[in-house]
Amino acid sequence: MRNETLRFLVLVLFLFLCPTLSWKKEEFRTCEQTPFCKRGRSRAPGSSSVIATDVAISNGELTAKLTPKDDPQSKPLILRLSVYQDSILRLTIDEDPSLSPPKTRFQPPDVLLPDFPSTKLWLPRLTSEDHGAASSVRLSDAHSAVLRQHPFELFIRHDASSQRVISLNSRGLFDFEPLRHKSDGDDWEERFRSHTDSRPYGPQSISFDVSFHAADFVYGIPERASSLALRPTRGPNVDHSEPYRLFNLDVFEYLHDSPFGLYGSVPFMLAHGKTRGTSGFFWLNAAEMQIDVLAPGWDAEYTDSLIALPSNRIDTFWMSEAGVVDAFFFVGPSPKDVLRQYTAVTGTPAMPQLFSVAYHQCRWNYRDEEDVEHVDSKFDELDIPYDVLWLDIEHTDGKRYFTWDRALFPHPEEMQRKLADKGRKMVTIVDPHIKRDDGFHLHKEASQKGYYVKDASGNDFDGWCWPGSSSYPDTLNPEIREWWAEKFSYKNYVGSTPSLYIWNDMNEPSVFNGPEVSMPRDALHYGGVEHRELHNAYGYYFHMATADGLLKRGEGKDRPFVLSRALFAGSQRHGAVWTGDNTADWDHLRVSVPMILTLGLTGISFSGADVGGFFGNPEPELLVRWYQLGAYYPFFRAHAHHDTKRREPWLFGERNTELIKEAIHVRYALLPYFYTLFREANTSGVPVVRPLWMEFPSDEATFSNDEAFMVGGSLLVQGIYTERAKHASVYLPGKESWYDMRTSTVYKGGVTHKLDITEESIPAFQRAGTIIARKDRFRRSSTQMANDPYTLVIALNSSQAAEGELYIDDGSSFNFLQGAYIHRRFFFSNGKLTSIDLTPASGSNRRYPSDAFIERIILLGHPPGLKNALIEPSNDKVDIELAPLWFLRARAPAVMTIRKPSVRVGEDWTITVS
Ligand code: NBV
Repeated sequence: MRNETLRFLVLVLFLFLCPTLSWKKEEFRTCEQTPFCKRGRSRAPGSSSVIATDVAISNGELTAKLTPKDDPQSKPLILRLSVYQDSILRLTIDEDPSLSPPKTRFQPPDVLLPDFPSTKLWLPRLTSEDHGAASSVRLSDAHSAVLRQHPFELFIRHDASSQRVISLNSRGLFDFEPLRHKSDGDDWEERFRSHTDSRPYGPQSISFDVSFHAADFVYGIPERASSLALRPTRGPNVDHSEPYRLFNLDVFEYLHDSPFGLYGSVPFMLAHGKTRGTSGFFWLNAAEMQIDVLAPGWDAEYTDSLIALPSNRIDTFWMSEAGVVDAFFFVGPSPKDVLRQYTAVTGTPAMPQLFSVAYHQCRWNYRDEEDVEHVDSKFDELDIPYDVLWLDIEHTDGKRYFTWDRALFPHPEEMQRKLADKGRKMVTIVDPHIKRDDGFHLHKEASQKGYYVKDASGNDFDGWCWPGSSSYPDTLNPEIREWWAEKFSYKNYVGSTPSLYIWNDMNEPSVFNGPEVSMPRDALHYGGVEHRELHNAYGYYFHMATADGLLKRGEGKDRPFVLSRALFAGSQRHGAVWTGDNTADWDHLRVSVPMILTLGLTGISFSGADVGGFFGNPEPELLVRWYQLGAYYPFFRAHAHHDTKRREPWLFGERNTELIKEAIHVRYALLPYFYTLFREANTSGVPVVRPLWMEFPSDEATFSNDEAFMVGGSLLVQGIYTERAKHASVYLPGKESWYDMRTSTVYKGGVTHKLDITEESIPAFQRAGTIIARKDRFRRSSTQMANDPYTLVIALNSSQAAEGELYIDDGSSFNFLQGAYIHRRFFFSNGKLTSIDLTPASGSNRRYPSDAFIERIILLGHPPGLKNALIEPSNDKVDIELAPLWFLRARAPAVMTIRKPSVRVGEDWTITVS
């Protein structure tokens, strides 16, 4: 038996026999074991001796040369500074191509939005500052970018106040290791455990410091399981000794509180402070990155040699193994401004199909067609809606993706058709590891065409994964992406139908026998790119190619749905993501919130955590609490490891089934609201779920709160993260009140409330001054609710006013891009509710026709005594009565309700109450 086979078998045995194993720390490198990180961290502030010379404007950009002060003869680096619409500043630093470096350093293609370059503004001139020691360019009416020359430093300044916003190299840590030609005697090999990295170009890392001024906290840089506000990793009184790592890895049983990087990487950090607001910094680089957040006083012993800076700043230190500097600075100043600016660069989230916003039922594995049928019919029997049933790796013929185990799934088309008849979909898994089996057409074709990633000696890279010996398509290459996309056509993917969608797992990529369970860094991609340079974006390109495949399959008419585990900046354009293999315990339930919030802050709005926890068996109470919280995740899917006990909603006794059903019902009722938020994310980049400080940016009490979150601007949700909780402290921000969504009880804003908790729900509140749309009739799936009437819930504020929006389209096609949608603003003041059309007057050549009407309008917070409502233009009068807040809930309180106003959702009307 080959060595690797043995290793693989041992590993598999390990995985299956010891499901309670915990994170294997020693499998993964620490900073100390990672030479570029160790070197970077050992440098003293002020040690960078780089100066900027030859500053000029050329082609509308600022250019300069960077050289070490003490070695002016060395090859200079080329710096470029450019300005884009919406005050976006871009900085690139690379080796000078005219001085023939050993190779071109890698810049990830197809991550920047194709339109972004065209938003570049032409810099007309340079202003000399500080007696010629610095040059500046205007970024906007309010801000300038200043380049200091000796030593090199770049900062953005708010001109009116002369305050800095963000700066680079203020602490003098900039370092850039140029590529070298190997000469005899150079030993650049790096070893980790049994793996050797040949590093043919020697050390090539880049590092620098970035300071955020007037900042109270920094956030972002997913993916990891840790707090929302990033804790310092270095400096006085810091117990974390590891930097935050960005390196996409398949981490078995990850810990619930660790700076360690998980499956995805977004090198984007936001800073927020009470006085100035929000700013952001994004480094487009796909190599391993390590980032230190430095505690105040971290540089105390060096301060003599440094420029004095105001103290209310947060210093951070960024190190990357390879690539170039391609950095973007965002000045905000509001949190939503930063999201708009960042997504102008990397794209806003794709508009999902409505079904994918509903509830998903998954497990590793639904065994066979009979199992699928049984699960499906149980949902119907119990009146629990669900939209998607998922099949994991065991549905394939020997882990050959795009195939079916025909003994277990003899009639895949029929199975999908049966689900589709109820408006339901199916998702199957397609991983990137392709079984090296000459009888497998996909492998045969990929190897013949040379479409696999190569190892350091130029042969197809061969690693171990689920199917055994496997190779990986090189989806960095656009031609290979096209080829991959073709595999999803109905002709190629035998057994697939239009209601089948896709799940990409293991795309970090996960390689069981590779270094840190991934691909060797010296493996080779298209164009001679080393895997180390692109590692963090491998899964991104794979996800992209898969989404392209679904797009092609539907002839560009059907919005794709692809769930991916690995992610990178821009993944929001290709589909949804989830937080991987969590564990069925209360800590993982809790950490799912900061994980999802952080992904949203970095543009990736459509995310969720496995409801119930992937590893282990949740106690019924935990499972119920997870459903209650998961009903508010943007992506709502239950999933479980195949060694766990079955845990479909009906397996824990009648009471728990009722509670789970109710949680799912809440999600279905709120689908119109969620869908409106997905459209908002699609147009503005603002995520569906948001940290409280995104809605209340000057309320300091919210800055590090990651137990509660906002769903859009109108709902606040607080998870319950402990067993048998009887009470919870919930902080409700702002000056206005909040209405308990379940009981309509009013709570004051700006106060922490100690609330009694029951098993029935987790605390959730509607903000006074908002209107949300619900659908209160439950059917089998969201598709079957398409023409159902709406309920409007008006939560009045202290001025007896409220407003809210509703977006509706066909839920599946791209016709909305041609204006085929309904977008209304509902506005209530002075006793009158008005529905206003928000679709632009021009350009909406297509309308979305909807006969749907509003069947109920609930008024919360109005003084009693209202009798009737006058509807115009129809001039009808209807009664105002007391009716239950929730129809499907026993014991729902009676609230003031306008019954059957019978106005159409897409038309202009007013309703005056008296
Ligand atoms: O495909 C099997 C699982 C999947 O269920 C899970 O969601 C992924 O995150 N997959 C990982 C591989 C095995 C994990 C132990």
